[in-house]
Amino acid sequence: MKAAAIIPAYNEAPTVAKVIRAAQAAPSISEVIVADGESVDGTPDIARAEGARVVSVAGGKGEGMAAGVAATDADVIVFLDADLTGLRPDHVERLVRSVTEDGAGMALGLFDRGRWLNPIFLHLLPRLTGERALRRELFTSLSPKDCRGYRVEAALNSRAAELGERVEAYVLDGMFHRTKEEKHGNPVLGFAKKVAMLSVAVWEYLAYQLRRRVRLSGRGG
Ligand SMILES: Nc1nc2c(ncn2[C@@H]2O[C@H](COP(=O)(O)OP(=O)(O)O)[C@@H](O)[C@H]2O)c(=O)[nH]1
Ligand SMILES: [Mg+2]
Repeated sequence: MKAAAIIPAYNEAPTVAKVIRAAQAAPSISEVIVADGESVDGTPDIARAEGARVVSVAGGKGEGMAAGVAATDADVIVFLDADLTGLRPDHVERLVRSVTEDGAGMALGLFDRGRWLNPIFLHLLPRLTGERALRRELFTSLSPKDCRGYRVEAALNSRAAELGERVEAYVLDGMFHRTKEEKHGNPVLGFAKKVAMLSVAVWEYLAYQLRRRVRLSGRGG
């Protein structure tokens, strides 16, 4: 089974090279694609210099992910954010093998937030991580609307639940990302962007629950 890593990136020059290297060093990965959202900080040049294939696409994160999937014939995709810190090849391998060898429909890799917060993010909160391996059909079963911007992760979780796919989730030890506050150098702007992104994700969750209830009541269930 062929596996590709797809790395959506918008202005991630400080971190993208290390993410690419971790993916390239994972034995299961045969192709690394950076889905660049027309970055202006040299991200695509860095990616090409590291030996990644670059596809450029306007639009948000989900549109980038879709363009990345369209650019490969891999059976299994692992999505990795371009702003990760502490990502290792064995992290990538764990996600991919969970799908290729252990039969999971989707495998999620969560940030390492420390021993008190990890169980909360693993078991109690919606797992909206950007690090996830899945069979390409799960992704291509989404509609273009589901792929808009930051909606895509909640949509993938909903779709997997709808199809009854087994979903595994792991905390990837030592992995985190550059926060929006760090990227924007401005805590207020960074926080505002985070709230905007989370609102989209929460809305997608609620809309899914609502659609499900309407469907169930339509079936008399
Ligand atoms: N192609 C593309 N990637 C994007 C876009 N916006 C964000 N990303 C990438 O998607 C990943 C996750 O975005 P990020 O802003 O870090 O979200 P967060 O980690 O959930 O706070 C990062 O690698 C971003 O560079 C976009 O408009 N286009
Ligand atoms: Mg991030």
